[in-house]
Amino acid sequence: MEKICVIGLGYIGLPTASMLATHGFDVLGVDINSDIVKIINNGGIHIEEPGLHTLVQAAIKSGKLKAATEAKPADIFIIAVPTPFTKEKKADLSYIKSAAKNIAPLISKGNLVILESTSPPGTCKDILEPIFKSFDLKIGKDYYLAHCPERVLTGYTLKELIQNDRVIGGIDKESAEKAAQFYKVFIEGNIYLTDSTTAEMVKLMENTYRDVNIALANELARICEKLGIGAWEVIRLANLHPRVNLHTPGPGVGGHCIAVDPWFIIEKYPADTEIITLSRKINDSMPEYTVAHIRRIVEGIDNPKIAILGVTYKGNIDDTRESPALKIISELEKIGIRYSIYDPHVREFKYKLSSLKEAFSGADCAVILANHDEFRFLHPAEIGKLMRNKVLFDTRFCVDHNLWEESGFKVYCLGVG
Ligand code: SAJ
Repeated sequence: MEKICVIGLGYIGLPTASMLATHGFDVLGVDINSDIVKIINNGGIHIEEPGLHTLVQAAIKSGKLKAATEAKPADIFIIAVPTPFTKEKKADLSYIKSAAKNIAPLISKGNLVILESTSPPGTCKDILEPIFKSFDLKIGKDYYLAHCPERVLTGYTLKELIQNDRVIGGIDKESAEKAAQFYKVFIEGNIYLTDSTTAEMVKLMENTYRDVNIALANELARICEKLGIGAWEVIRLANLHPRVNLHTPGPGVGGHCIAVDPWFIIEKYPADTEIITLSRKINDSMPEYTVAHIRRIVEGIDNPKIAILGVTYKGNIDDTRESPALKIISELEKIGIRYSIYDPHVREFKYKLSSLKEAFSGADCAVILANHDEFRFLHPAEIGKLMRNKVLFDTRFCVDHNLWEESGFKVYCLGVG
């Protein structure tokens, strides 16, 4: 079995490294954060993902997975580091570049380098290949290079890691074929070969497709509110058509992918990305739109208090990166509306977290921002007793509004007029 070195032990790198280890590969997981390395070597995890803890424990126990802060020689190097964006909405490729520079001196003849991180089009060809070239490494002669973008959905990572189809873009044909041979060992989905720039663009367009469609749904929500109808009902009925797949509105698009990746295309082709840019603008305006709703709901109440339910970027995960809740809370602070936060999935957050009871105590409006399953099982009759005013604002259409109304709540829902 080949030796694998996975650079980056985050939401993609750690599940990938531990899954490879449990498939019999010798895996070294590398992360610059020594605390993370320590946690993993002790069989622990630093992120929440269903099934991951058991998998990491099994991988560490078998001796097939080890974590370290420095890379070591291997047959295959997988780069799974973050590609955040700067304040100017430009891709920050510093992690990819430093990963490449760290592994370059370790590469020996026939090694394969795979970039899994989502990257702007041309990253393999224009950034990685030149870096390796500066270390005297020649494609085909000394090493192979391919882009195989990760496509897993947080919350379903372990299942999707194995079952999803994969697109593999080689810097040349041989690189694509070498990478395909490797993925075939553990992937049950289909594998499609192409060139590296196409693979980069495929990944970006998958997320951009979603962003544009979410923007359309958010636009629909605004229209329905004015029309006095429910966007959710329009979506449900329109989606019965075999060729329609309207997405859902919400308080904003968060996460490290959909709110970020479209910018990697816009950055390169600003004049040709009108729909993509407008969609970003619409989705980015949703937190402000949500706050405007909250303001209207609590208008006239003396020193109102909001109970915020869920601060992750979507339901049933612990990830708060780029979450619309961050913008909403910062806006509430600016306009001086009191708030408390309850999130059963989040342990650490930029703002103070409260217990369920604390969050609802004396509140004038409960605002659901993330559709965690737990919120469907809340008891509005009990919760109502803690509140000063029994009002619910559901931005995700995720609880039984009749039940809340029966308990005396006035219910508002985003997208419903
Ligand atoms: N959202 C809506 N309405 C929708 C769908 C999503 O408002 O109809 C919001 C969510 O609430 C969330 C954000 O969009 O704030 C993104 O959520 P998501 O579930 O659509 O996507 P991510 O960011 O968790 O994962 C995406 C996935 N890409 C696609 O489905 C095309 C995943 O497969 C990728 O691997 C991941 O990006 C990535 O890493 O790029």
